[in-house]
Amino acid sequence: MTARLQPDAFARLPRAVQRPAFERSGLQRGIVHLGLGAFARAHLAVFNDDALDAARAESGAPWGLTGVSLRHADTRDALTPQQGLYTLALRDAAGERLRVIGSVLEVLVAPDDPQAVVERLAHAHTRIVSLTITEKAYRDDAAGSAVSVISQGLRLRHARGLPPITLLSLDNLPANGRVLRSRVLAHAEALGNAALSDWIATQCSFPCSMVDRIVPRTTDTDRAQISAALGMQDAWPVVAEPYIDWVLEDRFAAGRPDWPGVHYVASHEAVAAWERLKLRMVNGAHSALAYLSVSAGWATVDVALAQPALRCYLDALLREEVEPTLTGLVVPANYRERLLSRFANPALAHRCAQIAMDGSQKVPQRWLATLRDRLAAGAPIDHLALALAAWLHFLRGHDEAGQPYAIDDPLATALQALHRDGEALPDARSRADHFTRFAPVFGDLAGESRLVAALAPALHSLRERGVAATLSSFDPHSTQAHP
Ligand code: CS2
Repeated sequence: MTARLQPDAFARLPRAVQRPAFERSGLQRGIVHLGLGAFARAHLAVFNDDALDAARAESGAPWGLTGVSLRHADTRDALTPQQGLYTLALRDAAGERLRVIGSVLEVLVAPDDPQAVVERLAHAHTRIVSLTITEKAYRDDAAGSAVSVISQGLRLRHARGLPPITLLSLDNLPANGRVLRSRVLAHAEALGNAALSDWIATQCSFPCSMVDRIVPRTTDTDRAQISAALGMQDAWPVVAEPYIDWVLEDRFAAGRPDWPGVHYVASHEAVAAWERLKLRMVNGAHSALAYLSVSAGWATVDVALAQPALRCYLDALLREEVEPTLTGLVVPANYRERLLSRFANPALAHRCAQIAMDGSQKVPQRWLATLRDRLAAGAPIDHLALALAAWLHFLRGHDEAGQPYAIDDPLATALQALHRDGEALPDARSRADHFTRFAPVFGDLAGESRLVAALAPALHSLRERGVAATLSSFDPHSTQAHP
């Protein structure tokens, strides 16, 4: 067993491995990050290292980072023996670049010691509380949830007369800062302390953000390969694509690091245009690809994209049905082409099943907002309807080879019942109509006649002909006839 990644082992790292150039010891913990998964460790902490490097931060500088895990102890248990250090591996067809990230100074586990987390939020040094907790966690305000931990922390800060702070959502939700603000305020209001609610509403800030970087879940193989390349053991590295976009509303109640490369904008409306671009294009295409591929048995995104009919379908979905709905910003040149080549990255092995998780929480902002705009414009929705049909078809819980898989979704039980009841109906049109009445996802689209009309043939085709044959009917180069 080789030695563990440690600050005093930096000298033994291969020369090509970048490492922190700032002084870690004595940094104040100005940022508390809730949900310290791979995603945050592949963007926030990395930009933070860039800022600390550029500032040649020294002992006492304000922007060290405390990570908080809201559920499991695995991140803390892996990172504590490494004093918070871990490796970022940026991978694409050209190879791999390794960098040791140093700005994570400690990891707390909320279920083990909730009070320690509340105390950290209410510490004089804390200036930013950032979050990557995934879409579904914003609906949860039970004890121990992010929303509840934040409102307790803010209550203690307020009671101590400490300065207000910034609450920064980095999740894939439209208007993420505003959603967070309303959830935290609702929770705080229920505490019945009007002065606290007023302080949160008027003094703390909740900027909106958009982050785009593909970060697959780290595997044991990644850990072994990265440790071998380092010549020392890293129990908790992250793997990501080199590409990154980060747009941030520049409204920080207590300052921020000078994160280089971030696109700072003045208003949440300006972020909204970028969010729309990213959620509808990147995430919309991702989810469409994921549901089709899980059914077809294409395990990773790059393998899926190597199927010409799927690539062609995604290209048409984006070009014909998504791009026309993108208003309020000039779509960057070659955005779609670049996106598809990001998906084709052969070095990530990004699993379609990972993207397929939590569909009920993702579908509305990824597809239905686009769909509503298309319906309002009287424009065709066939490609979007196929994506939706692929999700509903995926709910049957086994692929075309008969391999079962789990439906990993907070509404899994209701979704499986939805699918089962749909299967009992006599024809595709009534199935389509039935599905659109699943209110938590479709809301006002229940029974929408154009949606039902587009969904029915797609559902029918996926069930009777399978994914490949269905896609070929969307491929203008295909020799197969339309269904
Ligand atoms: C993906 C995203 O898992 C998913 O649902 O669509 O995590 C995606 O990789 C990122 O948002 C890319 O920025």
